[in-house]
Amino acid sequence: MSIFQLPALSYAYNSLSQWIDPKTMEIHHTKHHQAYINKLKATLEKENITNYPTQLTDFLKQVSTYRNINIQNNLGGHYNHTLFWKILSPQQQKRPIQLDEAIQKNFGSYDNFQKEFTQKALTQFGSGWAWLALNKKGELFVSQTANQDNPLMDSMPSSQQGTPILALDLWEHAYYLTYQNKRADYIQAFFQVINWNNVAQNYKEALAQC
Ligand code: MN3
Repeated sequence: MSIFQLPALSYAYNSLSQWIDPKTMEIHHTKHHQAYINKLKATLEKENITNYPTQLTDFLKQVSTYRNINIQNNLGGHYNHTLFWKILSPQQQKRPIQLDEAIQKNFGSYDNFQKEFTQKALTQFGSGWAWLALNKKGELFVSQTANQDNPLMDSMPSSQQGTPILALDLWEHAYYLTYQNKRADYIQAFFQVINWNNVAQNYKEALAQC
């Protein structure tokens, strides 16, 4: 399959309305995400780059070798949103036991994790993302990145490199219609719509590669 596919959502735009309004979801998916894909494709064509990896994750791990900010921004935008849609769910979910134990082991408790993640999300200045990711040593960590950067990129400091398993979009386009300037409320409500089964699956797959 081509890497230039907009992934379909497994839920309706109006199904997360306890967290975010349907209009935001629709514009975010069909306009913003699609635009990252279109610009990535256009940049690769313009630069005559044809031998790029066919997996987004492999591409991101060598993104610095292309020395092109448009590739970095739009490849990141495509991957980040693809992950983001996947870790949302209209149904409240319990955390699977293996993931819950890993969170407790790495953060002391789920509440501590939630506090640390919230702090990263609140203090990211301007546009960016908050992450829960797994490093090469098999440890979970939380981080923040600017713009569309993410922990897979080889341009990140090594202490912040890893495989993301949970992501939160902190761009105003993700929340402004519902929350305006109240990013803290957007972050707090996010914890009600996390697809923990898919996060646990991401964790298992990341752990298998350690
Ligand atoms: Mn976005």
